[in-house]
Amino acid sequence: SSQVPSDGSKPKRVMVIGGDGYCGWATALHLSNKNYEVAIVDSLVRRLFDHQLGIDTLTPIASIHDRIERWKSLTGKSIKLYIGDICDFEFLSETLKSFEPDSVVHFGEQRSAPYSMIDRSRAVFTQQNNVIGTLNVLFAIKEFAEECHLVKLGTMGEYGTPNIDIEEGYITITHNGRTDTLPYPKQASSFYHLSKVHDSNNIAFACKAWGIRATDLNQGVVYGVRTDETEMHEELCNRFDYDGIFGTALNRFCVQAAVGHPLTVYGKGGQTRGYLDIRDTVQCVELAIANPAKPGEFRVFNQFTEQFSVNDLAHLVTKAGEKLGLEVRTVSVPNPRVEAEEHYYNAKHTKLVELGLQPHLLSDSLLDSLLNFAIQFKDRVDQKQIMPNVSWKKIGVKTRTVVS
Ligand code: NAD
Ligand code: USQ
Repeated sequence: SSQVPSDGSKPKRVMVIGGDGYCGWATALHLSNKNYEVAIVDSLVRRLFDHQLGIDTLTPIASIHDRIERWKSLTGKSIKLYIGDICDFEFLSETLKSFEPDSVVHFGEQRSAPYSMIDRSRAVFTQQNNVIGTLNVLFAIKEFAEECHLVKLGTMGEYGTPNIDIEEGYITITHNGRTDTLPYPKQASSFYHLSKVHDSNNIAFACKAWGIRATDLNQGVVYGVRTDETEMHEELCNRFDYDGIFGTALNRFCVQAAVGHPLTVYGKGGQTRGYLDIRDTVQCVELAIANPAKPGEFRVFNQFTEQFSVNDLAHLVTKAGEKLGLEVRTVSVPNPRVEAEEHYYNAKHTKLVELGLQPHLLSDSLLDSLLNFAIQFKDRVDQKQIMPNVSWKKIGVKTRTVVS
C-alpha cells in the first residue's frame, strides 16, 4: 500500500495537528516510522484541561519534547514540532508556509462530549476552538498550500442514531419523483458532536467553492493504547484516559475492572456505536493520506470496524476479567446524557476496507492485554475520577470552577 516512493522522489510531508493527543501521537509516530516527513502542531491545551480538572491519564506520559527526542534517539528520525494554537491564524499560516505539507491531518480539537456540556463557557470554548480552528486550516490551505490534502477527524456521532441505515456521508433520496444524492442528515447529541457537524459543513463548502481536497473521517469510539511505535520505549507511551470526562467506554471499563470498580453502564445500556482499535486509527489515516481526495472533492469515510452496545462491552469485559481472576460487577448509572438507550443501529463502513484496511477486531486476546495493561498501572488510578458528574440537562450559564 502506502507510504514512501521507492523511486527516489521526495518523501511526503504530513502535518499532524493535535499530535500530542491520544490518536495524534500514535499517528505521528506511525507515519514517521513509514518514512513520511512529519511535523506535530499542538497547543498542549489538552494537558492544561487535565490540570484544570484535576484528572490524569492512567499512563505516565513524557513531555512532547522528550517524546520527540526519544523517538529520534531510537530511530534516527526527526519530527518537527510547532507549539501553538491553530485558532491563531498568524501562527498557523507561518507553520504551514515553513513546513510545506502535502497533507494536513487535523486531530486538534476539544474532543470530549461531557467537557462541552460542563457549563456555557466550555460549550462556547468547544465550538469556538473547533470551528474556528478548522476554518483557519481551510483558509491557510487555500492561501498557502492549495494542493494540500486535508484529512479531518470527524465523528460517527454526527449522524446520531436514526431509525434507518447510516451511509458513508451521502444518501440518495427520491422525493416527489426527483432524485438527488445529498449529505446524510446530521443529529448530533452534544455541543462537542455538533462542532463536528459545523466543521463538516464548512469543509464541504470550501471544497466546492475553492477546489480544496478533503477527507472527513467519521471515526467511531477508539479503544486500546499500544501501537508498534509507542511500545518501543516507555517515554513513547500514549495517554490512556479513564475519567468521567475524557475516558471513553471500553477503555474506561477495562480500568474499572482492573481496580474492582463496577462497570458504569449509563441507563439501559442499549446505546450502540461503532468502535475501532487505535492500531486501526493509524492505519486508516495512512490509507487516507496515501490515496488523496481529488481537487474539489469532499470525501467522507466512516472509520470504525465493529458495532457494540454498552451492554455488549460490559459483558465482554466481565468475561475477560473472569478469566484473569477478577470479579467484575456492573451498575446501572442514571444516564447523565440525553440519548436513545434502545435503538436501531446499522452503519456502513466499507470505503476504508476497499482501500486496504485490515482491521484488528476486538478479540479475547486484545481484551486480555488491555486488562493486563490496566492492572499494570492500577496504582495510578484515582477512583474519584470514575463516576460521571456532567449532566446534559443540568448544564448552566454559571462557570463551574470546581468540577467534582
Ligand atoms: P486528545 O484530546 O487526546 O488530543 C487532541 C489534541 O489536540 C491535544 O493534544 C490538544 O492539545 C490538541 N488541540 C486541541 N485544540 C487545539 C488547538 N486549537 N490548536 C492546537 N492544538 C489543539 O483527543 P483524541 O482522542 O486524540 O482525538 C483526536 C481527534 O479524533 C479529535 O478531533 C476527536 O474528535 C477525534 N476522535 C476521537 C475519538 C476517540 O475515541 N478518542 C473518536 C472519534 C473521533
Ligand atoms: N457510556 C456508558 N458508560 C461509560 C461511558 C460511556 O454507558 O462509562 C456510553 C455513553 O452514554 C455513550 C457511549 O457509551 O452512549 C459512548 O460514550 P463515550 O464516552 O465512549 O464516547 P463519546 O462521548 O461518543 O465520544 C467519544 C470521543 C469523541 C468521539 C466519539 C465517537 O470522546 O471524541 O467523537 O467517541 S462517536 O461515539 O462515534 O461519536
